[in-house]
Amino acid sequence: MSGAQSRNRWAVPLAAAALVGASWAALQLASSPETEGERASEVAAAIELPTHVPGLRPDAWFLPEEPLLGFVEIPAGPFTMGSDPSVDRLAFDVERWSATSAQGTVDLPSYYIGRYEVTVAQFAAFVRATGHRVVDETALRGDWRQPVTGVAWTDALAYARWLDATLRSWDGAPPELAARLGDGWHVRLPTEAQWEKAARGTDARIWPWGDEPRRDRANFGTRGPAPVGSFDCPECPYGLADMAGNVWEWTRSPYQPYPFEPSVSRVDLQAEALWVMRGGSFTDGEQNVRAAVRGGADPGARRPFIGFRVVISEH
Ligand SMILES: [Ca+2]
Repeated sequence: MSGAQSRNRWAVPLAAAALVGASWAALQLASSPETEGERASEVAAAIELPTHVPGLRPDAWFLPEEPLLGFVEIPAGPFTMGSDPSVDRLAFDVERWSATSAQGTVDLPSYYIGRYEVTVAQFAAFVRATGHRVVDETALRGDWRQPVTGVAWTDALAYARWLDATLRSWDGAPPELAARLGDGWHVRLPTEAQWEKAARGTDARIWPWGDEPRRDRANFGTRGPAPVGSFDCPECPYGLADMAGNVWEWTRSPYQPYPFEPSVSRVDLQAEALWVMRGGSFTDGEQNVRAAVRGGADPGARRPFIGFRVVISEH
């Protein structure tokens, strides 16, 4: 790991590098449409929903039992994005803002982000409701409270669109969220700027809890994912859990050089574009769970250490 950034300006963190070879096209060839439909039905029928998971509600699509269903508002305002290697000795070159500046300032309008990574229970509720094709069945195995893994970027997008439609049609949606959705906001994957501000707050800290690595604040360097929220982090901004570690989290930002440009859309990209994932995972060391780390992965990659969380935002 230590020499990764010196070999190639576009070197990606170790866990991400292994993903680049995954072929989206190959995954598209998995089975015929008829077989896919049968398979989706079988998988959905086989899902046994938990009778009770603390903090999760079957009547709210397994969102956390909180007033805003686990969404936390991130106030509007600027934050410092990227890394200054004179301050953060573990910084990768891809975290540098520009030729003349190590870090940049990004001013974001307010948005909401999930306190937790999307869980196995939440993803199972989505599959059960929609018959979404589950390519990697490990996504639905394991502890219901753990973050869903084995999901491609496209699976994460499908989940976000389903939750968006479901919240819009639900009479019980919290008024604050219903009002935002009514104003044209949507459930989406976060941009990498939205993700990074939520992870490090506005004081440019290196990890969500501060400037020194702490093994008691996040799940990294371990053997597997933990139930979401297992690690208390009173110092973490906005009360969010597992922004560092547990599982990498898909974003809707393409993996491109800084400075961050929020207006870049998919139509601008080449077919082989990678998408940014953030936060590192249980498989990583302290370097890859820093708030500014940027991993790049093929959108078809399904791995046991990649999951996601969602935002509600206007843009
Ligand atoms: Ca995470």
